[in-house]
Amino acid sequence: MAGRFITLEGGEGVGKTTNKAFIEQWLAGHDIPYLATREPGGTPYAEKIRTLLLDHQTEAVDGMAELLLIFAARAQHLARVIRPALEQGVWVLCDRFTDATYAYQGGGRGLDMGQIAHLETLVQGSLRPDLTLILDIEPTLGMARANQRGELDRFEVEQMSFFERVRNTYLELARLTPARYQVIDASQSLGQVQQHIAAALEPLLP
Ligand code: Z5A
Repeated sequence: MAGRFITLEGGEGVGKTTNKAFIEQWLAGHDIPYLATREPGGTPYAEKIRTLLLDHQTEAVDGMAELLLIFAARAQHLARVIRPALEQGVWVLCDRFTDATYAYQGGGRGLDMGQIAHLETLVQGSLRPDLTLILDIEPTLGMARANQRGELDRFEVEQMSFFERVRNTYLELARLTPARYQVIDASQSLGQVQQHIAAALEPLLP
């Protein structure tokens, strides 16, 4: 049986890293073989592209150049890690995937959603996550949490209006295809957030 593909999404500081660890425990507790990974990145080659994307640059980065790099990293990640795992029945838990591209490059940067959809089909074919958990939080609260970690990357230095557009795009994606998404209020206590996550995962169990 093919593995299930779960993605974790949301704006800055929503708690993806924290809750990814919880989901890993949940999967292990149910004896499910899984692989935890992230985007951009997930392979040595794609992690190099991640560094290029997140590091501050001395020249302005063109939005289309950024978009193509993200999909280049994704193509490598899919070919080397995600597809082989799913084909072997291993579940894949991915910290961000193509919904982040719609939210950040489409919503945040204002790139054409149709072009993103075109690249999505080109790179992924029909592959889409089985479940996408969107951790949703007011951007000011998320940034306050993210700021506690220190140095900010090339995305985290954007204006608050950018993060508002990112958030609105995620919510719109969930509204358009409700069967695939679970939007979870990430301003709740960690315990409450994790209760909702566990409830969203249960229906995936064989
Ligand atoms: N990007 C893109 O533009 N396009 C794409 O297609 C893709 C990505 C795939 C890197 O992502 C960047 O890549 C990202 C978008 C872009 N932009 N940025 N920046 P990333 O996922 O690596 O980076 P991130 O979004 O900044 O995630 P993060 O830094 O790892 O934050 P997080 O994982 O969501 O949060 P956290 O570290 O788990 O939690 C933050 C703090 O809050 C921490 O102290 C926790 O203990 C605390 N926390 C968490 N939950 C709670 C609750 N419920 N209550 C109280 N405190 C909490």
